[in-house]
Amino acid sequence: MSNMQLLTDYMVNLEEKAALDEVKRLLASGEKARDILDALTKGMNVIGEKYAAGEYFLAELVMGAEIFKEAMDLLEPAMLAQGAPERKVCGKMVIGTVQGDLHDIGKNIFVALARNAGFAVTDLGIDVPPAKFVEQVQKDGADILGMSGIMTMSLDPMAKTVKLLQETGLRDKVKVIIGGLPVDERWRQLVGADAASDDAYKGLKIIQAFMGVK
Ligand code: B12
Repeated sequence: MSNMQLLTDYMVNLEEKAALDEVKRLLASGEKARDILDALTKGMNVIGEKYAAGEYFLAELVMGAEIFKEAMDLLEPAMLAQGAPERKVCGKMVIGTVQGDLHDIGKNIFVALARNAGFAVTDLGIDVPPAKFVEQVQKDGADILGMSGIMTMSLDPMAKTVKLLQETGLRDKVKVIIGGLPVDERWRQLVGADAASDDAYKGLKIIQAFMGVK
């Protein structure tokens, strides 16, 4: 079995220490950060598929996202040092958890999946006011705005943000996806978003469709 396949398997099996040690070992032995990233990406994709198929649960998805994030922390400096070209960006997304809401575990999973799939993501973090979302969408020339909300009261700031996008003439320039525990089709209509999902993996498929990829 190749070293890269071993790394993919560690990732799929959520063997955190083994996966991170393998990333370090591969870097030290001169492997390209890009190839290592591809092996991790393969693993993360399998985790996503297992989750969608009901073989893995939320805990595994969270764990996978965490390992991926830690591995990226190791890889990013190496990519810069090796002068590796940026992966082809398939879309620009601004995302955050809406004002008043401090939950970010689900958002972070979605961000990890999106970055893993080649999206350039500006993550504004938690408790993000409508004006901040709109300002960043404008600044980045974003294709997609993602808003996460895990609490019932998150509906209101989501709707306010979309209203502000309309008022500033940006609504037609950006696709809006909302997500989180209570988010459903009813929320989508009330907020005026283009898509809604309570599942990060389904959310990824939606934004890929927005950009016309896979
Ligand atoms: C962990 C947690 C916390 C942690 C948050 C830590 C963190 N860094 O996020 C802490 C302890 C800080 C916390 C605090 C509070 N919490 Co809390 N918390 C939870 C809990 C137990 C789990 C949430 C979670 O992370 N789930 C796991 C993630 C992976 O799931 P998820 O968020 O739904 O995300 C998935 C999808 O929704 C989707 N997704 C998420 N975002 C996005 C975005 C997009 C664009 C897309 C496409 C998809 C997507 O992807 C993920 C994977 O599929 C829930 C209960 C529950 N069972 O959900 C309560 C819960 C959300 N909390 C609740 C409350 C009330 C609070 C507090 C007010 C409690 C208090 N009295 O102090 C505070 C303050 C919160 C605030 N102002 O934000 C309530 C909300 C009730 C409501 N209807 O509004 C819940 C439902 C508990 C309950 N039953 O009462 N909480």
